[in-house]
Amino acid sequence: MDKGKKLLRWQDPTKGEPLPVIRVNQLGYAPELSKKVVVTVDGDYTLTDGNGTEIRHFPKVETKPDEASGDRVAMLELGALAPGTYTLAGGGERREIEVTGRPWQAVTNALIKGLYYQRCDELTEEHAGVYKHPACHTGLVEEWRKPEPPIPEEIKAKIPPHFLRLLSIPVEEPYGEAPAPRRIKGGWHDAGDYGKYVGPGAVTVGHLLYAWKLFPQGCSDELNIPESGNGVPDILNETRFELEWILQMQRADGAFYHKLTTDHFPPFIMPEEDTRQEYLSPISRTATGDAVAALALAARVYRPYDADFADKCLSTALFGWKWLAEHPETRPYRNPFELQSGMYGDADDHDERFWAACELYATTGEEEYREAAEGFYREVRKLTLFGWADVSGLGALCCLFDLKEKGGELLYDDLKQAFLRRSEWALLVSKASGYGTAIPATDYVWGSILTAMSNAMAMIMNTLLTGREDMRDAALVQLDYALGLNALDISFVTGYGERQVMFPHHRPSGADGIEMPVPGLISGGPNGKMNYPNVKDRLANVPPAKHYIDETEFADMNEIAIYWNSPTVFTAAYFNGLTAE
Ligand code: 9MR
Ligand code: ZN
Repeated sequence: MDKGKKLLRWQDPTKGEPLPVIRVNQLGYAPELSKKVVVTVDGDYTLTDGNGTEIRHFPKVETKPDEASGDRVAMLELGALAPGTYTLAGGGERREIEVTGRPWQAVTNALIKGLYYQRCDELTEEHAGVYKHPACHTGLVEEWRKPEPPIPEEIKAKIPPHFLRLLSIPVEEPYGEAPAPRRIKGGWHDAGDYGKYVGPGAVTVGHLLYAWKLFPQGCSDELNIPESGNGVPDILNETRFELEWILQMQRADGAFYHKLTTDHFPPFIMPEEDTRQEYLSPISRTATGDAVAALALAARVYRPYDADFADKCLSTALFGWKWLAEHPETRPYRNPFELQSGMYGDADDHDERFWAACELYATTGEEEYREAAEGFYREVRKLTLFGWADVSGLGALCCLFDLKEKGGELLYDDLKQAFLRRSEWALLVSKASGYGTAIPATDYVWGSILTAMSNAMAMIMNTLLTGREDMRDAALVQLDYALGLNALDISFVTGYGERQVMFPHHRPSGADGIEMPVPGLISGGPNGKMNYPNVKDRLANVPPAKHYIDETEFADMNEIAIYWNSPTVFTAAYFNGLTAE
């Protein structure tokens, strides 16, 4: 994809290996949109075109310290440029800059196709090429019914207090007789592991369906997936694969199981080799809220293509809502003691209930859901969050771009003002960073890419509402960040960029014996907090934006996840759509 350019090797920040003076979006820039580059050395910089003619001159550029990276940096705006290959020279180095008509089309498609590679299914050579694998996780699944063992006192004494508090949360009770073991088909593997989790899956569906609703011109290409050519855009075909799985995750009483996983993470084996028993975990209120929301949204999106499917999504969502309404109290999910796959614990379910009520109101128009949405709206405040833990932003998407005036005083006027105020913060965070990255220097967490992409989504939504170019340009810098404009000079998307992630914490990529990782997956990126103990020393004096190691072992810095791909799809689809002919 890189026109024969040689791939550069990752430079280990823990060894202080040198990086280029000039940092760029490694996939290039669009002629008419903003073009930010970052330089790390003071002095004069010049931009020349393919004929060697000087196009821009930046005299006496002065760098300033950047807190998150510890680098000295200055950001340059290259301005409007005709398509071509340019060279930026300065600081004793030169770097090529590509300006092309649709610079992000391939990566947008790849990020959607990346989800196809996560399918819990056979991947055929026709669609997956060398990344093909036989069907996986084909056994009968059982509901987790093991009684919680009392924790022995001597173990209790060693458990940290916050964990003990967690263990005092009751596990949700099973319902009725244990269902007979059965097959549950499909769904995406969540991340580098093979677990499938309802909440994170539903959130991913939300990002993708809104990307398609708002920017169809940016994400409707064919992707060579099994359904391609069936008259439905492939982004919807791919998303339906997850929805079909979510539909199977409803318990007999309407609640949704939190997840379907083995009892602990498997080693680095191919998915078809992971043949241990899979369990339906206890249900959760957050998973139920998310599933209801995603299914209610799907009922609107898929109706023109398949009314039966839309009806099924809606009736399943309504049954889930009934359960939620009958269980109004909050109870966070906790893993049973011996079920040690990902937890996705979340102490607050108001935002999930809010998103669900908004989508049900938008789909049915019934007062009952408007009242519920208004009630929960009073409890949610973080309207720019779009991650697995806080989905208020997805509710905001529904209110601002689907319900619009139908939302009335509270769900439209008030919410819009609150949203616009909060999205200013995303811009401020971006402006405070030398690289323009919308991640606070003190907040490089596990999956920091989600913070950058959530803020990009918020700034894009702001632009759609206000037409503001500063918001749009700062959102674009988040896409640039993902594709190389960062303190590590790395593109976090596998298969894309001059210096790209090569060793994501992703079981198939680690186990398939193929040099290049599975393409179109985005790494969680630098994590300045809560690093694995075995790496603490190695990262001791490294600033947070460089707390990153491109080695397979480190889930805390280099895992991929479906819900990191999807907000990047939203962001990339917007900008790709702006460049569409
Ligand atoms: O994305 C999750 C991140 O926000 C948490 O800090 C982290 C630790 O609890 O878990 C992440 O989610 C992982 C999940 O638990 C299991 N599948 C892989 C996910 C991505 O790392
Ligand atoms: Zn599988």
